Amino acid sequence: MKDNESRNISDVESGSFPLIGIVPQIDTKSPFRHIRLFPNYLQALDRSGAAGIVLPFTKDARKLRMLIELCDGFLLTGGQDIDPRLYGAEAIKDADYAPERDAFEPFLFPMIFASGKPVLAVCRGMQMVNVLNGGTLYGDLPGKDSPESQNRDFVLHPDWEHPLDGVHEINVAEGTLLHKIAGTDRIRVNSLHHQGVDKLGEGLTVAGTAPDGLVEAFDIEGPEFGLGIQWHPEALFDGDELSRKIFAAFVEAAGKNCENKNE
Ligand SMILES: [Mn+2]
Repeated sequence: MKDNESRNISDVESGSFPLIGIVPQIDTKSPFRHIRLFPNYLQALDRSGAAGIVLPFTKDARKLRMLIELCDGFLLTGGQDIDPRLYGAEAIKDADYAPERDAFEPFLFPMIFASGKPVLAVCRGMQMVNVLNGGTLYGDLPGKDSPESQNRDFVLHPDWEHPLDGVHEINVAEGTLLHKIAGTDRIRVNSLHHQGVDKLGEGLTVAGTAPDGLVEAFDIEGPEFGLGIQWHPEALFDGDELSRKIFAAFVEAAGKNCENKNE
């Protein structure tokens, strides 16, 4: 047997790669309340050199602490709108909220942040970080048939018809983590969100704004790597260099934990 064929399990373990804990998404349309996950989150992590595992819905802090200890970074996923009652506003009639996530994430996220490990917060994930830091959201951003859409400076944020297109620009603030990753002042992104940051939470620094002034990205104070983004780099991964750079930077930061763990 050649040397490289005689690897045992401890060799495999020492050939380390970052393990990323992914916040589960839920299918609110399913009568069984299926956990669902857009596969491109897993694929983007896989192709960036990490492995993603989906965290379980549980209120057992011991289990979550053990899993958080095991993981090297955390991906806070997108999904349904956040129930505005979480930030002191009124729920919108007939909205599709995900009560499982609205209950679980305020329990889970502080535990994740207490670990100090890298966090990439996408769309709903970013909005929840804002809410849990004392911020508020616009609960119902105007759509394409709204009266606001007639304004000259209108930006359509819930642009479901163009999920894979760079539909609006973002001004990237110098000195931020996002600027360091992007290496430029202007980027173009997709826009699949129906809520957005209104009042900014504590410990967050605006890193990107849309032409209408809406916050599209922030740096999160605390973790070694903390980035919240309102758009979906996992969906754009194949055709967009910036998306690959974001995942590469996140996985690289998580990899530093991983190296430490194996020393
Ligand atoms: Mn947008």
